[in-house]
Amino acid sequence: MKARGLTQQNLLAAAKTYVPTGGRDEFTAFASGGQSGQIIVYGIPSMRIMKYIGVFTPEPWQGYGFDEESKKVLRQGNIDGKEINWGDTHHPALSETNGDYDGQFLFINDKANPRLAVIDLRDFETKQIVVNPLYKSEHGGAFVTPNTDYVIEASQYPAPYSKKFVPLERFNEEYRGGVTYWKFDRKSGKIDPKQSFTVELPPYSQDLSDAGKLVSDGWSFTNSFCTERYVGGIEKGRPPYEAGCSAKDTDYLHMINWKKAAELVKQGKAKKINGMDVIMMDTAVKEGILFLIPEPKSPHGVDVTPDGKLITVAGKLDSHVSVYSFDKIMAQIKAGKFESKDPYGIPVLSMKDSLHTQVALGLGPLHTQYDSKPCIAYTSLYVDSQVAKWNYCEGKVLDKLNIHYNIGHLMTMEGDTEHPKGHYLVALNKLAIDRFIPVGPLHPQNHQLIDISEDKMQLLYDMPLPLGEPHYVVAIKSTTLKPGIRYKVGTDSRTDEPSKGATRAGEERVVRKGKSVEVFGTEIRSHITPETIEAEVGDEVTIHLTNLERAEDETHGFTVDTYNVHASVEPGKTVTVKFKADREGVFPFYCTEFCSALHLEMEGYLLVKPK
Ligand code: CUK
Ligand code: CUA
Repeated sequence: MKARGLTQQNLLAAAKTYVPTGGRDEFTAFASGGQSGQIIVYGIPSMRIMKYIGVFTPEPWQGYGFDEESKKVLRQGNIDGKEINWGDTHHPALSETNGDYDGQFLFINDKANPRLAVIDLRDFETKQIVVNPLYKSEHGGAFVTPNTDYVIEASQYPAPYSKKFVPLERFNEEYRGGVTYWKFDRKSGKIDPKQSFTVELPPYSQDLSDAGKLVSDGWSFTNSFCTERYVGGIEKGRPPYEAGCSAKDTDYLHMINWKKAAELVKQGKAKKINGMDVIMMDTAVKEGILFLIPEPKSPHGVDVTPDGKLITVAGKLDSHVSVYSFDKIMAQIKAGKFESKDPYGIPVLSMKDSLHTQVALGLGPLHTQYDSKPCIAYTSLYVDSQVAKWNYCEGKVLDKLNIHYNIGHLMTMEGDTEHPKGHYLVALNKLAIDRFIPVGPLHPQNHQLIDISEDKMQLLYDMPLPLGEPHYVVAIKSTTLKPGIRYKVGTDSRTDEPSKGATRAGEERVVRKGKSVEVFGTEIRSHITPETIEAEVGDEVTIHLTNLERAEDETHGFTVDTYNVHASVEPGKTVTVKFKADREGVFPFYCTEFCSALHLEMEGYLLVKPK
């Protein structure tokens, strides 16, 4: 302690986060990779990074975007034929069974390009990307319903559903928001766009969402900002957006009965737009599935309590968190009691009659998560750079902790499920300023681990996160995850089907047909078969490789000099790389994983002859 200048408190914190060599972390966290478009997996409490998962951006370590199977997934994210090679990932969501994490699937949204991705937690690989055909941006995904029947995705900046030019003068009439309910089929592990639907919404900027649970199951909640429907234009002499979007005192919490909405779609009450079923606003109002409730200005999170009875909303421009009562809301709906209608005819309920309580927490409240102890919540205070611990049943503040700096989301262990696990909280901070070794003007962001097991919160650890802004992270008990060790030999891991390129030992071959050279190869310590591949300039070369290993973690890699291909071939997997032999020459290929003492000898040549 003396030699390193540590305090007793430092040592206790270290003891709480230390995981001895070979030890396992109690929780596994999945963090949004922000502008990297990826997901980062780390352990809690050690905060050791375990993996990056390639989602919207090519990721060479896993061959993601450099082999044919993964390219097919990545290219599902093309928008109207345009190749997009990045994403702005915000909110990961774990699949749930009866309101609790089941460890099977993970979803994440892309705010910049309105997309959702599905990751299978058997192998931590991205299996599907769906593009929202109506939106131009989105921020209200991914959130799941309690049995993962639907993955919720709300739009952000209003835009016309059509792909056509519509002048800003037609903003109120033709620009729209919405909430999309993507149907998830657990058996296939895929979203089924044909069974998915959208509820059309006014051009308010819809924001974060959450699904109801238990008593509030069947409903979903979506925040909004700029319900002024303000359109900026400094160049036209109008005040900027941040002024025009702050004119009113409140925005709207949107409430949608998604269970009833799904039935309306089945009854043919939706309209097909760009191939998607859309319940138009007038239908939603007529059928009584859509309501608005005023909420404090410019909110971020809307978070349903574990018992499903209360809904916490925090508006950045109000120092209070507002706790809405689902019962009080339903009482108004049942009585048909509305305060007013918005310009689109949507009933607006009374805010006062919907509130359970409001608690003054501090400046810039954003997001709330729940504890394993009843009535305890934690809310991030962006402006104050603090976490507030408070009691939402009694409406009182219990403790505050300084964090570093400018906290966005925070997360407790399984804290958005019906059974939060308590123990730790992670604060996701936008700025690190002076917390780490300076690495240039762009600093890493800071995930701070906080012990919440006692009355007073205790800061344990700073983890710099070097892969983009950490918007949100979810953590699951590690033992709930049951990832596989190897694939059935010859599996295309992106479809989980047998690969057409699967090859057994002794059946390796090169098949030539006109301009096509197709290689059925294998990898096993310590050789690639075949070891030479001959082609002519202009040939289309396809190389399938099957890893024949049975041993755990015996991954092989594969690349060919200058052809911009790379495969990561885990035990049992079959991977395909494809390229045009566009120039003559000698091109060594090799295994890119140090897999054995004779790894360097895992090599061969692609020989491209002139025509
Ligand atoms: S947002 Cu980033 S801090 Cu995308 Cu959830 Cu609130
Ligand atoms: Cu296989 Cu190195």
